[in-house]
Amino acid sequence: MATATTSFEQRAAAATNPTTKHLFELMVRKQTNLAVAADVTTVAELLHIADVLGPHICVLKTHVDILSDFTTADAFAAKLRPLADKHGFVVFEDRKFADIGNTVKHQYRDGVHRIVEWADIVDAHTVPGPGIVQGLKEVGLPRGRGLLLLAEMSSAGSLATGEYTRASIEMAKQHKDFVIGFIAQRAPIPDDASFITMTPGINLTVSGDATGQQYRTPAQAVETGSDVLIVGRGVYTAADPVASAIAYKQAGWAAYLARVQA
Ligand code: BMP
Repeated sequence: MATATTSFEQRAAAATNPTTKHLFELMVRKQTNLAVAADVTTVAELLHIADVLGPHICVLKTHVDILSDFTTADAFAAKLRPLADKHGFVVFEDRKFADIGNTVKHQYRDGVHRIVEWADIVDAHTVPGPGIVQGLKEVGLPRGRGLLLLAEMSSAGSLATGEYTRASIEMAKQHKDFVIGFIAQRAPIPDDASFITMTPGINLTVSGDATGQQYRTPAQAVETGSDVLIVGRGVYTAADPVASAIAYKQAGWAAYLARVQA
């Protein structure tokens, strides 16, 4: 199956991980491949973004550890999950786990954040080796959750290149039941449409920031195999975030249609 021409409908039908299936289905229904990176520092701001941008996104990406007023996982889940159900989006906690399997199990399940309770998707660096996937899988797979591996990063000078990226791909292939895809700049396995490629570093107007972020446009990312486009400041710092989200959604979806119809 070739990612470049296989539609999200076909990929939903073929999906075995429930989170993958749900995500592809809602992308088709809502005609959006936009993920918003809600990098705000209060719960109220995050919930506001989730509610007003919810109709336009397929993924809400969080960094729960930057929320200054986070209280309990139960309180957080009680507010966020109904919005995910109401608007139809999946919650991706961009936790970037990076420790040994035994430690990440606790970081995923325990602590104040209890991420597995409310996040459909999490991600992990592959630097510790396959034990990190095994640990996260023990916690997440029984709950139907999914894991993305960081195969590449958008930032200048990233060390996740070449052999590191290739080894990350192999790790994903060994755990296809739980690893649903990659954070990458281009589809790491272009001929396997069962993996989702999510791409950060997307902006329509600027090419980077002061700390090494590098941006491409939605069309450029989709051309290189990206399925889900992650946009942060391009949306939430815009004068009109809803209008901006719609612009990114339309650009991303048009690029997707051009790819599958090519
Ligand atoms: P922005 O569009 O404002 O630059 O935000 C990008 C988001 O994607 C941030 O939440 C960042 O943590 C995340 N991200 C990234 O920028 N590059 C990567 O390679 C991986 C990421 O998760």
